[in-house]
Amino acid sequence: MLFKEIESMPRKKLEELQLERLKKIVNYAYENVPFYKKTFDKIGLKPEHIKTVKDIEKIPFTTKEDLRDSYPYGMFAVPLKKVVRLHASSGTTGRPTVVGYTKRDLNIWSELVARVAFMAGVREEDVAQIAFSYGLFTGAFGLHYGLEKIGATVVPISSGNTERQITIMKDFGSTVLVSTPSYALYMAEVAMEMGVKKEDLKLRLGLFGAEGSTKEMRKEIERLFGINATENYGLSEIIGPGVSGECEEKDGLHIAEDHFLVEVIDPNTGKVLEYGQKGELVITTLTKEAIPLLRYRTRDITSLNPEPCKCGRTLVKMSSVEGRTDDMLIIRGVNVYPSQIESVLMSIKGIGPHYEIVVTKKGYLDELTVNVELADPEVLDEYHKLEELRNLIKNKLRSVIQIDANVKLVEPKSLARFEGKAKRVKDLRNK
Ligand code: DLL
Repeated sequence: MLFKEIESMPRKKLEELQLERLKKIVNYAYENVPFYKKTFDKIGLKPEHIKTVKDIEKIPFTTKEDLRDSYPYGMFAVPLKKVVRLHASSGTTGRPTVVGYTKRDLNIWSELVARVAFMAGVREEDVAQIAFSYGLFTGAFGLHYGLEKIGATVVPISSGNTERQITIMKDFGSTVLVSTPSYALYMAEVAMEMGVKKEDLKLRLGLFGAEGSTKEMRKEIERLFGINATENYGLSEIIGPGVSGECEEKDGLHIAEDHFLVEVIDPNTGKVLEYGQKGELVITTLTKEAIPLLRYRTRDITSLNPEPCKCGRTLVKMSSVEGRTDDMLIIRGVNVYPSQIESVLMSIKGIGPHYEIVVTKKGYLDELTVNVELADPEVLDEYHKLEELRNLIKNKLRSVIQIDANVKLVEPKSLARFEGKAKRVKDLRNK
């Protein structure tokens, strides 16, 4: 453990620390962010009303819309001269959200990423190739400083130019790959095309994050590269990567609870759920200076596991994010997460890990089409085999998502590949 005292702190002590920090941050947010003063005053809430951790439930949620409405700097608790770095979320819909960091925030951030990377198994001897895009996205810079803090040798190659990635990976002897899972998958394919075998590489560990991936998908990446694939999680609004990550047990992602207070709520009612129940993750930053956020709704669906971990860490674990409340598809009234479809596809032999989900409307009826790449192009010429495979996929999908999907088997390498976060879902119903 990199920070043993914190990571294996007795729960009682950790909760005391959280309460002390919570009181401080609530007061700080109230005094320095007009948005919070207004929110509190509107319901007659005063910072001193927060006397226990449970009292946090008195505080209204903060949402992505609140951040967007205050674009660009409205949620900052410090003057811009104290802010030494800006990042922004991708902003695929509407305005991006801008996040700032003070010097202290940056120090904490790199410490947290170092913690996550160490927990996954990165050591000083490692050569870490960062194939996230450097820029406003928090992924690359976040991992960069965290890995340097451990003392690993960082290769800041950024994303894209995939053949060059593979050449560098081979020539520099990269042992750790940092990327989205979908980019890792693509890289493995390009390596194969270039005739570079896993034995030609020194790669042993993957730090994957920034998007969801099923266990099955990570297993496939492990097989292709011959590595140990680990997962880490975070979001720009809260800090970036470093919020949580897997330890060697790979049975959930330990949350840095000394800096983030987490709750899981029912996304429809806002009710706080028990440990183990699945719902939306809500995070309160306990130490952020530039943008303190109270009860921020992440839209990510997960559950919390407080059981002591075999690794010795006492920090609560969150399960892998199953999906986002805003990428859940409602098809003919049934809730479907793309990850459910991915799990089904990955369990079937003969198809590759590349797929696309398309939702359309025929009259009043929603239609779900799943395009899947065949692993072997020969099958395309054999009608029986093709039909058999298509039916197998259809039936398995029906048993899991409870609706009928059109399944189209397409040629290998005909679907899009991704260098950053994958976009595998096309919902064309409102177009
Ligand atoms: O993706 C931060 C990050 C970078 C995390 C690199 C890990 C590694 P944003 O661009 O703001 O920040 O996107 C945040 O990405 O709310 C999740 O929906 C999703 N996400 C991030 N990590 C995971 C993960 C970065 N391990 C949003 N599993 C989050 C599933 C993830 N989803």
